[in-house]
Amino acid sequence: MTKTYKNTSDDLTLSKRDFLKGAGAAAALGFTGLPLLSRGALAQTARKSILSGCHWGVFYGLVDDGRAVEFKPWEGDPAPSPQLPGIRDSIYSESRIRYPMVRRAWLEQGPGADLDGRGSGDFVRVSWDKAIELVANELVRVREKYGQQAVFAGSYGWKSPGKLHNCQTLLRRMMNLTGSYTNSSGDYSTGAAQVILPYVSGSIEVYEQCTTWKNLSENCELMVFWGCNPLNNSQISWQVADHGAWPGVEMLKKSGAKVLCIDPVRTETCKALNGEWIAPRPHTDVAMMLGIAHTLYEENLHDEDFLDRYTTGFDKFLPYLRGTSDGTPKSADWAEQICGVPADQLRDLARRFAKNRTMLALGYSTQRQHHGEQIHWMLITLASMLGQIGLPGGGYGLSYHYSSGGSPTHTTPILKAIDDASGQKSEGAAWLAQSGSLSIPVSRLVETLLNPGKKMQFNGHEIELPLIKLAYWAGGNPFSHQQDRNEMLRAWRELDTFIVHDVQWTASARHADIVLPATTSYERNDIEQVGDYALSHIVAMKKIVDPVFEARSDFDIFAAIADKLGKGYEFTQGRDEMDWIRGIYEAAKIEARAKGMEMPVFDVFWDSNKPLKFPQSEAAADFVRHADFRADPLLNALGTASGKFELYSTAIEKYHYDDCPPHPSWIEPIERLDGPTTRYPLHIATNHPQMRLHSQLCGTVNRKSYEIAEREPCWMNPKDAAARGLSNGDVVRVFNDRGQILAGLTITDEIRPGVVRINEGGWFDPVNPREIGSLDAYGDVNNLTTGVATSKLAQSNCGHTGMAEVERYEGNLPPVTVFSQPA
Ligand SMILES: Nc1nc2c(c(=O)[nH]1)N[C@H]1C(S)=C(S)[C@@H](COP(=O)(O)OP(=O)(O)OC[C@H]3O[C@@H](n4cnc5c(=O)[nH]c(N)nc54)[C@H](O)[C@@H]3O)O[C@H]1N2
Ligand SMILES: Nc1nc2c(c(=O)[nH]1)N[C@H]1C(S)=C(S)[C@@H](COP(=O)(O)OP(=O)(O)OC[C@H]3O[C@@H](n4cnc5c(=O)[nH]c(N)nc54)[C@H](O)[C@@H]3O)O[C@H]1N2
Ligand SMILES: [Mo]
Repeated sequence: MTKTYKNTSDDLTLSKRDFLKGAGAAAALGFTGLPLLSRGALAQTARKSILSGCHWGVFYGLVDDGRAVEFKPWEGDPAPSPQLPGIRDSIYSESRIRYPMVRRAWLEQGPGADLDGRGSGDFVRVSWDKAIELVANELVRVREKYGQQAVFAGSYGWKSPGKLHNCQTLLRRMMNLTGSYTNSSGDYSTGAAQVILPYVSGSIEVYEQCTTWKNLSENCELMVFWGCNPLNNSQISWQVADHGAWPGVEMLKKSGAKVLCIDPVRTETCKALNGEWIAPRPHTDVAMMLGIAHTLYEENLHDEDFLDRYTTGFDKFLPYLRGTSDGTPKSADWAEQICGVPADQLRDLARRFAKNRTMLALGYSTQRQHHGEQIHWMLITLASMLGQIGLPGGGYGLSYHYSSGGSPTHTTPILKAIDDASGQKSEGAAWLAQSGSLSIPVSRLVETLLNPGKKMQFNGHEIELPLIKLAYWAGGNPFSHQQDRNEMLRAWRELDTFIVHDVQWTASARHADIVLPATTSYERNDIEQVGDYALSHIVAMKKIVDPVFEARSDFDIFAAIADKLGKGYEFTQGRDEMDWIRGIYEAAKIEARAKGMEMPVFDVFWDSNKPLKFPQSEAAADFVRHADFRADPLLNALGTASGKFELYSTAIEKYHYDDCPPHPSWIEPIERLDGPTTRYPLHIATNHPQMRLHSQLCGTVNRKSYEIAEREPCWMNPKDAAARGLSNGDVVRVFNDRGQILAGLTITDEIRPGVVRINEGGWFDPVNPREIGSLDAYGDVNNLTTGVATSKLAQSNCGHTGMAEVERYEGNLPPVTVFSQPA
């Protein structure tokens, strides 16, 4: 928070003329105020400084003699990510995949051979020609023998940004052109919320823009960060991060608004804002919200006019809230028993929420839990009772922590990415695309492998789980992101073949049969937008260095496979990398012109070594979420059946799901801290890491900044440590019925007693890869989490659900081997 945020002139600006009067592109050039092109090409010194972009922001790659020596933040970045050194290192680190590799048993004995041997590191290096041939032949074999659905290409994950080298789109493009496959739907981030919210507010809502930080700083009196930590999580964007949350938080701080953080961890955001920290038992937030809502109702603090005019179903929710339908009033006293926050404090919160202009900012972790559908619904119900939705500085916001939601949206064209050749338009997010012969909920692959033919309920429909024999991943790490690693290992034995493209020897690559080395985005050219919400610039994602070892871009790999299967031209359309990028830019240029803006010609943009900046309107700077709906609920009706917020859903009622009732409800999760059926004493918070993006960069120098005794850290409160006789720096075994990992202990009072924190994304490093249930030497927390789905509605993951015990590890310490080349 000590940084200053200067305006920068280090970007390329548009033509000053707002409206183009038939002028050609060349004429516009004169207005861009560009440096001379010769300067754009940079003086011929030994060190080159090349502008590029990645999930973590815009940066310069400094290159000496063909080697990237440093990634330096772009001057216009208000809060560069501390992860930059690891990003550079991901090109060269010891865990980089160098050559195409095939598991020896698979190569010598064929698909399905020695399935227990996956992960034991016995790979054979093959030529690219051989690798492409093996992949193409295996696709043909599986499709012919088992049908198209037996190929899973729902490959999920955080790949790299860029409108061309989107490896998941490229995978599906190759699959669609050569046949079909089983796809996946939804995502791990907000899988529960994005399915239920269309019933509640008529949009997936979690990825929508929030009321701006500027508007908050002028109007908000009480800012509530509910499991929401912008100063960690907004380091990254799905596109290229803008980091607008940092100046946003600073504005809020200066405004003097009161800040409340409801979280088992005292977060970076809480500390920076001197927030009041309340730490309920994890997974009990719905009960806590009900207790607050009950108080609002009993004390007549709720806004009846708002409820009448802008919502439906409050009358059907009320009997539940008051307990007339089930005999249990959801009072503050009732809530205290569940969430552990004293009833008086809950009543006080209700009064403060009602008295002040209050913004409820909710993160995503609270829905990555068993029955995770309920929380966003309950939050909107609470916000509706407060009646401040659509008012400046009030209501709710669901992405303040993500890609700098609340950072104002600029007026810009939208870059059109290469498509998956399905002929279907995918509006917006790639993971919402629905091509393929069928689609399973993204976190249900393990369940599918173990239960082919099983009928599953999903969002009001029934799907039959297909038989899958081949899984193909590019740009994701399922051996990190999926819960219950040992259940997954069992399921993976149903696969004949697992193919992975990656840049790093992740646990997924180690458990693959065919491993293909992809380029990092720093070894190829691409184009992207800055800020998922801000959309402030278009940036050339320029190649910093040539590919190392034998790495090839996913585009080239899939083009080669498509070619082998007779569809090479269809895949590339005869265009190379720069042709595609130029085409994407030219299309945006036409769209910009329709919006009254003239972008420079492509070569000028590309050679300028600056990101191209777009303007921001005053209205955008002062955007208030749902203000339009509030102003005119008929004209700007929500996308729900009633056009209003639905606090009771007749659509969900018709599904008759026992685990997702038709109004927001407190339902006991399968396990939680001090829960009625819980068998282990400590809740594990599997937060998103400060110095990684999930598992990305775990294999780099960044690890040195956080590892404890070479293991993933486990935070623990001093009380829990004392009760177990543990000391700082101890190597501990964290275990439950599902699995066991080693971790390095950090004792801190910034975590609630009864909760330990082990971030998601630590690399899985089984001591004996042939044995299911083996001790994990490094600390992949998904050995401990549950693989069950949130409910029949969303069938999403419960990455934050898991209880465990922690003890000092007394045995011989197994070495960590996962960060070097496989044996
Ligand atoms: N317990 C628990 N589990 C969780 C979560 C949690 O909170 N708790 N969070 C969940 C969430 S929200 C998410 S989004 C997922 C994240 O899960 P993933 O997105 O699968 O995790 P990443 O580590 O980002 O994996 C991306 C992989 O893509 C590779 N990659 C990057 N660029 C390229 C490229 O250009 N080509 C190729 N071929 N590969 C590339 C990277 O090296 C990396 O191995 O995890 C989920 N899992
Ligand atoms: N640095 C970094 N930033 C990231 C990512 C990353 O890997 N690294 N991943 C990105 C992705 S893909 C996503 S989806 C988002 C994820 O965004 P989130 O899901 O919101 O992030 P988390 O870190 O899992 O959790 C946010 C906060 O919720 C708290 N919390 C956990 N359980 C509970 C609970 O039961 N109740 C309450 N009240 N609070 C709880 C945690 O302590 C944490 O402070 O982050 C994105 N940003
Ligand atoms: Mo995510």
